Amino acid sequence: MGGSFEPPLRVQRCVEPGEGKVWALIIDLRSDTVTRPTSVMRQAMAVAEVGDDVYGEDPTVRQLEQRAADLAGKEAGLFVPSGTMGNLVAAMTHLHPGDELFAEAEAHILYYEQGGCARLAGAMPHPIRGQAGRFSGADLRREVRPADLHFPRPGLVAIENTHNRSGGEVWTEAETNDVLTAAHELGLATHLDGARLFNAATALGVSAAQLASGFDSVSICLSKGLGAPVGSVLCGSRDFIGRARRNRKVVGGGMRQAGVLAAAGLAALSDGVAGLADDHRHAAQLAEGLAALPGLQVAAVRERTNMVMVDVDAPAGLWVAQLKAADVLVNAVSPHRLRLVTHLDVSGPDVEKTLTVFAKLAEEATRWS
Ligand code: TLP
Repeated sequence: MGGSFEPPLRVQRCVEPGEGKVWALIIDLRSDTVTRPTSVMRQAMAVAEVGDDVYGEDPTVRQLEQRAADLAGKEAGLFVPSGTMGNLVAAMTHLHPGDELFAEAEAHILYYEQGGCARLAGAMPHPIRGQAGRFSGADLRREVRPADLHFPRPGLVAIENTHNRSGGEVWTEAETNDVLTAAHELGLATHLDGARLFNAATALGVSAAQLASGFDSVSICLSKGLGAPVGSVLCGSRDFIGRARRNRKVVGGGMRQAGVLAAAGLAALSDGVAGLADDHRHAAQLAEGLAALPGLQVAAVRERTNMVMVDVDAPAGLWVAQLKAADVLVNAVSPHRLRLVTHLDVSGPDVEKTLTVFAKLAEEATRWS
């Protein structure tokens, strides 16, 4: 490496091989998980002080856990390799096998985690059909059944802010408080999947701690919009985190010299939040430009964060392939819906190029079927 910590360039495709190669930049809008660590992160990783974290001896991990907990307004934190593990460990720690876990029907914890809460935490998933990823205290009260020999014990309600499958919709404090009040009356524990909590905080102009206030636990992803390569921090009371630490170990999440990863996480927490407003602006530009094209319907959101859901007449898979051929990567999230996610590796010119590519394909798409 010759002492240089310059990160590799963004993913590129060679369009003219041989002498004087020509490269095309790939615009990757599949997720905000695709970012590459910045040179500041790489530098921090290279010089991180480390120890064996299973023995509690990694000072950089300790520092990250405390910093994340402070930002979330909780007593303690636990570094986990992924958001999926953060949610799983939270479910394992809050619930006994057979207890019910209430969450919005398309919440990540129910939709995208292979049923891990059921398989590995023994939870009985209880989906609540929400609107734009949100539900109310009254919805929760309607779903929770009284104590009865026949029913599972109601145990935990989880909220996702921002809500992924609804296109990054935000829950306000008033909306979460309504559910939290009902949960407390019903004796349920509460978990916040805050994979993109800083996006919500940025959109609403409040702190992450305000949005996490009243929850027993919150999981924050470092590897989404904040730009770290790996990791999430599960935060809660000291007692909760102590118990969660045991559960992290049983699912194989006890890491050793994890300070090299935590160092990138610390850099993400210091530097990553400021860029989220740009991501939201870029997503809004994409939404506006795409809405003007024929054959595309941009799903409306109350508050734009870093996602755009676009409904297309032709099969979404066909759109994905055609866009890929033009060096624009997006995900299909249902048969006729595309998801575009902005992040720190998406620039203003990338947004413009994406819109140009979409405009060309929108015209061609009328002939695809
Ligand atoms: N979401 C990923 C995919 O898994 C769908 C993405 O590309 O958006 N909670 C929420 C709200 C998430 O969106 C995700 C990841 C997770 C948890 C899990 O995080 P990881 O991928 O770190 O396990």
